[in-house]
Amino acid sequence: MNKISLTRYLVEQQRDHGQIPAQLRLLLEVVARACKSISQAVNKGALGGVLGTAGSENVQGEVQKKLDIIANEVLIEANEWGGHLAAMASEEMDGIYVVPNRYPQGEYLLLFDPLDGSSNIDVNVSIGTIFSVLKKPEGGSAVEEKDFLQAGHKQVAAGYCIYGPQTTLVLTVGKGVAMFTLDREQGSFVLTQENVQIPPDTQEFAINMSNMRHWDEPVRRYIDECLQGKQGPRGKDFNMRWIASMVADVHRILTRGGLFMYPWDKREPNKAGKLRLMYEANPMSWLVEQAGGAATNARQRILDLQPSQLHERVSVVLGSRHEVERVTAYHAQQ
Ligand code: AHM
Ligand code: MG
Repeated sequence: MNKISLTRYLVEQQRDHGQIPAQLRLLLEVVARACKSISQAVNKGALGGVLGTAGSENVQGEVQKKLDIIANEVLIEANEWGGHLAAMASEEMDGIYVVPNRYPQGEYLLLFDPLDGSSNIDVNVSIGTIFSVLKKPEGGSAVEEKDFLQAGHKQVAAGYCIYGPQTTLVLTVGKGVAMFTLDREQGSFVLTQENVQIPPDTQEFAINMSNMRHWDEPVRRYIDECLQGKQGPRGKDFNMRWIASMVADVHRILTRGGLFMYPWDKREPNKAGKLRLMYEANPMSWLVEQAGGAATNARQRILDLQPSQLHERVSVVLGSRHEVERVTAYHAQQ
């Protein structure tokens, strides 16, 4: 088989398809390189002394794991000097990180969740890095936090890297979704699937059922109907999966379909949801849409939401199109 590396794929996207400019190609290569280092750290686990908590909290009041911090540093160090970025933002940093003056500034903005699924780090379950790329708005001199507050449909690239039995980078630049598996002997990501498609129908859902008593009525209705199986209104049996790493749940959905929900619930009614819009929901929603699926906040398309804060939270319903439409319709009837 003639293997296509990520580098070659990106060069061809740039040269033959005019899909990405050179600076964006460089950016994506650098992100992929950073993911390779994170993958190595994840693989070492206890041998590398990277497990456990770091003894600090992030801006959202969550306890940081050592790997959260390591992954954040790897991404910043890899990306700050290449001249392709103006600034970065991360789940693990309060404000934005502007590229220091000693380096040239580029035209892109990079957002990431350096290590998604933190609760799975110490238990050897798949985790990942999620990233979203925006263009710095034209005009204006110094880059500011408000430059990041762009709706998801403005993303120019998005993806994640999952650290599981295989390390796989999943990417969109707006022309479908491609998957690249890390070949450890060669040290490069190799194209293993193109034109990823999510089937519109599914019999599998993913939600943290322990929150059931806090759910809103339309979510209860949807899950209750699934649980009734063949005898219920859906007339078919459903299966359930919940990995508690969004990357792993989304990866399954991109591979075989399914519905993923982390809806608003009554535990903390003032929070729109648990997941973050700009570096979790937006990149995942774009990937899912690019693969023929759908993503809403139970009422509206996620990619159309105008963010008002960097660390804004959002309710998430994504995956197989017909199921997302059903959940969204149940909310509209409420
Ligand atoms: P994190 O970014 O701090 O790891 O949190 C996000 C994760 C998602 O990956 C996952 O879908 C969800 O939190 C799991 O939450 P819960 O533990 O409530 O089931
Ligand atoms: Mg996360």
